[in-house]
Amino acid sequence: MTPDHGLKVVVVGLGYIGLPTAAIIARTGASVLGVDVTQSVVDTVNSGKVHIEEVDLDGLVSGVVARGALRASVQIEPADVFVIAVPTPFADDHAPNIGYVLQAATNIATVLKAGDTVILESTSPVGTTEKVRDLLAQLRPDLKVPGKTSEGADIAIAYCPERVLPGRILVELIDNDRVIGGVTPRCARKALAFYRRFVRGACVTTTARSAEMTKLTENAFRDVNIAFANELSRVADTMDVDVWEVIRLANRHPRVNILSPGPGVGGHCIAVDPWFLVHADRANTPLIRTAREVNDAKVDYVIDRAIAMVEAHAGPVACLGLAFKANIDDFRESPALAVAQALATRFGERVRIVEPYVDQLPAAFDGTGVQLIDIDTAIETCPMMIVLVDHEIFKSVPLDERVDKIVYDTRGIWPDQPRIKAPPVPLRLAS
Ligand code: SAJ
Repeated sequence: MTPDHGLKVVVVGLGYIGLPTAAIIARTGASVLGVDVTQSVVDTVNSGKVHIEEVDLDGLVSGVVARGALRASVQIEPADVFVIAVPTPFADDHAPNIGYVLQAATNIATVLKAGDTVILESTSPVGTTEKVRDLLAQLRPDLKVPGKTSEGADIAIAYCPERVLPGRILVELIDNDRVIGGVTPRCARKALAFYRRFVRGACVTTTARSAEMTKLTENAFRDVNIAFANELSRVADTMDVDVWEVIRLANRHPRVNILSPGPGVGGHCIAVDPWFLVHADRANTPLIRTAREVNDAKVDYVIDRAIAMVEAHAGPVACLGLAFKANIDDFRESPALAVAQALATRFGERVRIVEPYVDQLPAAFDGTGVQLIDIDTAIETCPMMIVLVDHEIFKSVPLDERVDKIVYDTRGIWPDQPRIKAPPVPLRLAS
């Protein structure tokens, strides 16, 4: 939390991680430039506004922009520290695409000088930071890069993954421990000094490769554990047992802590990152790969069950939630969205959607006849309900307002709701 008014920082990528990170660094007194390829994002930030929804981010950004501590541009400028926070998507065959990272490094190379630090935060396959180092060495032969010189290097290069949870980003950016992997130990120490400016959690140093694998491991761990819960939910349906009760009871064991089943795993991290490990070593990752497939197959299972329910009854059905998880407006890779779309395609105007985080439905619903309604209207008009997201507002609906409804609760938010018997649905894995 040390203020340093002389420090210049460039954050490349003003998305869900880059913008909050840039704003928090700016609050420490550093002079921060956020660089993004999208002009409208740059304009929005420069006007003190935000293009993403995240708790307290709007106030923070408007404050640091008003003070001149944070600016945005499509053009990179010289700085002391460069933080890369760009997307690393994957292709159809799950091969990671580090093109945006290498493009960011190419831009940084144009302004890099001796004494600078380059830190990669994007979730990346193991070895990416070394590729960034090799690219910088190739583009800037005048600079001595770490690990390629027996003398002291001119620049430091490190990998420090973000680990924040959407909805708690500003808190977790400061409070979470950070794993800082240097291309050399000296690089790690240099990056450590930077993170100590704004991180209250412990900052632990290691190699870049270990830090890269640590990030992938964290999200694969969560994916595998959610897959276990999702698998249990299917078994419990077959046995006609309440999976939520079973999990609650099992979790009373001191060494058991089962996560929650749901309609599948969404978001841009947990549904993506495990593939980076699988792609790197397919022969040795049957568990991680199967977990991914189990979680993907859960979406199809929920669709099949929902279709069977809607076909068996008359009247409209309310889909509660479209977001990929509770209390956020983020629809990326959302299983809830996939289920609602499948129902919209099949049942058209019988489908109603309740999503308190939007004013209008996504374009995917154009022409389907599906309406966006509020929860009160859903309770008044829909005899069927499918709970797809555990938003707080849904949780607070008392039993007497829904006791007569036919409910498929994929999130277990209404434990007192009479359960409907599940039709048998076969498991279909991708491989
Ligand atoms: N989910 C379940 N059951 C659960 C927990 C989650 O079905 O018990 C579902 C959610 O509904 C959602 C998906 O999994 O669809 C992912 O949600 P999440 O809250 O588990 O994770 P993310 O994607 O919001 O954030 C994760 C976090 N990683 C871990 O918890 C290991 C976060 O700390 C990372 O920074 C983030 O990925 C990232 O950027 O990699």
